[in-house]
Amino acid sequence: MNQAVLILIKPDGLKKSLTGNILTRLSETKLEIVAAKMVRVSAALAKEHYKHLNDKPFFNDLIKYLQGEFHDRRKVMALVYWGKDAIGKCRELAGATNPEEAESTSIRGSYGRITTGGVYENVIHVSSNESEAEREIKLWFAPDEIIVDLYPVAEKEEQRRLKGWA
Ligand code: IDP
Ligand code: MG
Repeated sequence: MNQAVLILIKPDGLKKSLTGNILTRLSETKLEIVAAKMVRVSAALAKEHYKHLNDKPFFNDLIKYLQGEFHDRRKVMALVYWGKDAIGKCRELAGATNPEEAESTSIRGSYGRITTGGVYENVIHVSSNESEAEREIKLWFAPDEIIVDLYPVAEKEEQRRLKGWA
């Protein structure tokens, strides 16, 4: 079944010059890249992205981490991959959330760490299921930034001009 998945190369991945390496690893999946851009992450975007974790003790640090406050890199690279079993393939390459538990050859196992402050700096984000992927892709991208039609777009001319999702 074809799926779309949001990938973020987090600020630690950018700071460690892992972009090329991560894209090479992801290319093993034979999935298609259908969107890509650099994003300066606002607090509002980071909080919305991680809203399912807003009751966790590490939430504030997680927001700062995604915004690049710990890495002097106020940006992330956002991509959408598309193809057969995209979520499963990318999550397997990424490895477990906790980089200490991730398989050592996975991206997180190879390059992630747990900071002394307790944040899992795990290099990339990968959507966890189809509904989260849809929510996240609509949060990070406008319809005309994606080269295939993934989700319905509002018909209204005004909405199109504003690049709004339906
Ligand atoms: P995922 O990124 O593997 O989907 P989530 O549970 O959605 O994992 O958590 C989002 C992010 O929050 C993780 O990638 C990691 O950076 C951070 N995180 C998750 N759980 C913990 C924790 O127990 N301690 C510290 N950071 C965590
Ligand atoms: Mg998640």
